[in-house]
Amino acid sequence: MPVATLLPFTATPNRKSASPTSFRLTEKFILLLVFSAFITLCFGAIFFLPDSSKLLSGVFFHSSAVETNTRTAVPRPPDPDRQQLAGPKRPKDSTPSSSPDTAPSMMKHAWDSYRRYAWGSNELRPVSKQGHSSNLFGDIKGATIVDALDTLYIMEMFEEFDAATDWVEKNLDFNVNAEVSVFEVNIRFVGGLLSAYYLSGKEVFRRKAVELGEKLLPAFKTPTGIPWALLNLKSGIGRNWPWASGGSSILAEYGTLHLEFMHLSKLSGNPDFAQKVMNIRKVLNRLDKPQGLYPNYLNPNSGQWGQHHVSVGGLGDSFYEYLLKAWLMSDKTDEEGKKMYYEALQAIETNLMRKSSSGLTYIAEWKGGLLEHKMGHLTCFAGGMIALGADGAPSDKTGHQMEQAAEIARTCHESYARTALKLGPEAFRFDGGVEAIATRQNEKYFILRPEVIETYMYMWRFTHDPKYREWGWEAIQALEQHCKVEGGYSGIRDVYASTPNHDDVQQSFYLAETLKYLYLLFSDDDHLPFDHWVFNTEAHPLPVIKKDKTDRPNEVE
Ligand code: DMJ
Repeated sequence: MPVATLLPFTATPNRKSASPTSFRLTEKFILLLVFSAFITLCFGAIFFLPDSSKLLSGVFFHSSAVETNTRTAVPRPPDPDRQQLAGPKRPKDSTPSSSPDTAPSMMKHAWDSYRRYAWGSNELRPVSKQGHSSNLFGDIKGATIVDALDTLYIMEMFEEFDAATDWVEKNLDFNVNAEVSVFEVNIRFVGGLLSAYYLSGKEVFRRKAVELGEKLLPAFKTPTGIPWALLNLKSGIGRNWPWASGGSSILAEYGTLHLEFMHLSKLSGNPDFAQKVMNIRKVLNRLDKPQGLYPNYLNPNSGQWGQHHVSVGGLGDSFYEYLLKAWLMSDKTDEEGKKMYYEALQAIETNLMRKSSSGLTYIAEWKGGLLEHKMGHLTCFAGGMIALGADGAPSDKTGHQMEQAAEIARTCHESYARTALKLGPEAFRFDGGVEAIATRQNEKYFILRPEVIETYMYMWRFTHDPKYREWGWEAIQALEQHCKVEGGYSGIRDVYASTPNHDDVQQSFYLAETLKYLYLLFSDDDHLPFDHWVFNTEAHPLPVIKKDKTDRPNEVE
């Protein structure tokens, strides 16, 4: 090859020039100038244009780990902030509460207030600064303590965790002559104790969980084995809510025992727990389902459906969640749970999921074939559930389900964004010319519920789209501005009023769920990874029961 072709800046023989040497130098200079201008422009674009960090990460970080972890049709941008995980991009002048410790500092305020004003009561009244008792737990005390145990542990608030453990050892007493909600006691107390055991390895939590589980077993003494909603823990006599259609048990109640009861059998060696919940499946699988849907009401004596009302919100919600999670928690061996979940989801999509005229996806309620175009705050958990299940769906449905999950998250965010206080109402409607807005006074309240933040957390983990952290950050700001009071955090009676009217209750699920999901939203993905842990419906993490593993308590990962 001739040297000239390798040295393009040298003069070619036929170049016309008075002074070949000076011409070569000028040409080199100009080319160099053009080249360096080009390089400067490229780097300028990378560093200074909006979203430049994404571009940079796209150029430099093609990590296969990031890609294989992505299970969605929505491409997950490599995240330049992953090492910091301090939270959403925030203006420089934001308040000190915008540090990575935001959720723990909120937890500290909620916990310290409870400890100071309501220690041992079920919940706190943060405005009047006293204890609050809910009849859901009969005379059992300390719901906030048990519900908060794992959150304290996960946030590394160990002094507080030790105080809570001490209270459980000395004071938690199930020998009460009172009627409790089997569902509420299971998800909060049994679930809370199981998580505390698996996280800390402390025997007292295992013992108390099994003791309480045994006290709940008489609820299953019905002709079908479908448990009663209410149970007197001393007499073992059960009954159903007087308002439930035809004396029925409620789908979201009897259908939300499975995860805890499977663990109770594993930890106690007593197969009864598992048998009871597997029998519920048998009863359900024998029944015809209208349009493939599960009505909210089922009579435990006759084994027949009550009214044909269907909801993915109140009365139905966590039944669907537990079908999916039973499969995940079984290390994907529970094929029956898997089949029931994906078939139910298909029926929900066909019969209940709709799009508003401006394009917001929502899940309506179904009453004997007629749709009520209303979506509850409770229903907003479905975005997270659908995202969690998308990977296990037939491969041609995974992308579609991720899109549905993202759409539901967007709708639920809109329900917050369209209020004065930027906190979502209990239920919002898509009729009478409104979209994602509560129209009835008795649906305008916010009681510190977690479902919308829960969905942001799942969506963040699966997509790493920064908008989910931004939305979580909006919720934090609203909670701090409108719900925080000197004595804790309070619910609000009307989220459309410009100033908050507090309901004076700090719900135990605020500490168990809302603050935990906020914390996880801003944590690394390997903190309580989904392939090792499944969250019960009260956000208590339970370990996946690995096919080949021993029964040792788990480490927090
Ligand atoms: C929690 O107790 C549980 O999430 C339950 O499944 C329904 N909702 C409340 C909180 O909103």
